[in-house]
Amino acid sequence: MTPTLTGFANSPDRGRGRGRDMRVRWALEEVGQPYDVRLLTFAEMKEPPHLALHPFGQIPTYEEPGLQLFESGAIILHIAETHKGLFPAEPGARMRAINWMFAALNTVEPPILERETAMLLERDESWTVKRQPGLDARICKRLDALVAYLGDREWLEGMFTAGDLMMASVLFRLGSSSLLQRYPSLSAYVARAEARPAYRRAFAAQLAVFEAGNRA
Ligand code: GTB
Repeated sequence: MTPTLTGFANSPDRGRGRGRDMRVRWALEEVGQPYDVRLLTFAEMKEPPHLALHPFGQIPTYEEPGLQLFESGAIILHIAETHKGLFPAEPGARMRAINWMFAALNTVEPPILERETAMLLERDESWTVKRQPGLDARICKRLDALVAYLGDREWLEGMFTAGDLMMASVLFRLGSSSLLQRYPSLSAYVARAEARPAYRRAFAAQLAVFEAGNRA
C-alpha cells in the first residue's frame, strides 16, 4: 500500500527543497516506491491530529498500514531496510552506511543548523556578526574531516547508500553559503548527488507543491 508523507503546504524555502520531507521523498524515489503527500499549514502541524503522529508538531511524518514514524533519519532507515537500493547486501557495509547516516545527522548537521538558525532567526542580534567566524569554523572542522575521508571516492562506501543520501541532504543546507565552495571535492560530491534522477524527481515534486500554492 502507498505510504503517506507530510510536508509543508506553504514551504518557507519557496521550493528550494530545504525541508526535511525532501530527503524522504528522495529516498522513496531512489527505491521506486510511489507515495502520497499530505500538505499541512503551520497551524495544522500543531493541532491534535498531527500531534498524534509527531509529538513535536513537525514535518515529515510517514504512515503505512500498521506503522507511523516521525524523524527523517528513522523514516529513511525504514525505507532502506524494507526496499532494495539504499543499503549494500553485505552486513558490514550495510552497518557502515547506517554509521554515515548517524554521522550526517549527529556530527555534521548540528553546526550547519546552528549557523542557519543564526542567519535566519538571530540576524539582527548584536552578537551575530561576532559569532559568525566561530560558527563557520565549527562547520569547516567537520568538512575538513569529511574531505579527508572521501578522498577520491565517488560515494562514502563504494556504492551510493542511504548514508550518502543523508550526508548530501545535510550538505545541501549549506546552499548559498560560500563554505562548500572552499571544498571542490565536496562540491563535486554534492553535485553528483543532485544529478541523480531520483533526486531530480523528488526536487521537482516538492517544487510543484510550491508553484501550485503560488498559483492558487
Ligand atoms: N529532526 C527532525 C527530522 O529530521 O525529521 C527535524 C524536523 C524538522 O525540523 N522539521 C521542520 C519543521 O517541521 C521542517 S524541516 N518545522 C516547523 C516547526 O518546528 O514548527 C526544517 C526547515 C524549516 C524551514 C526551512 N526554511 O525556511 O527554508 C527549511 C528547513
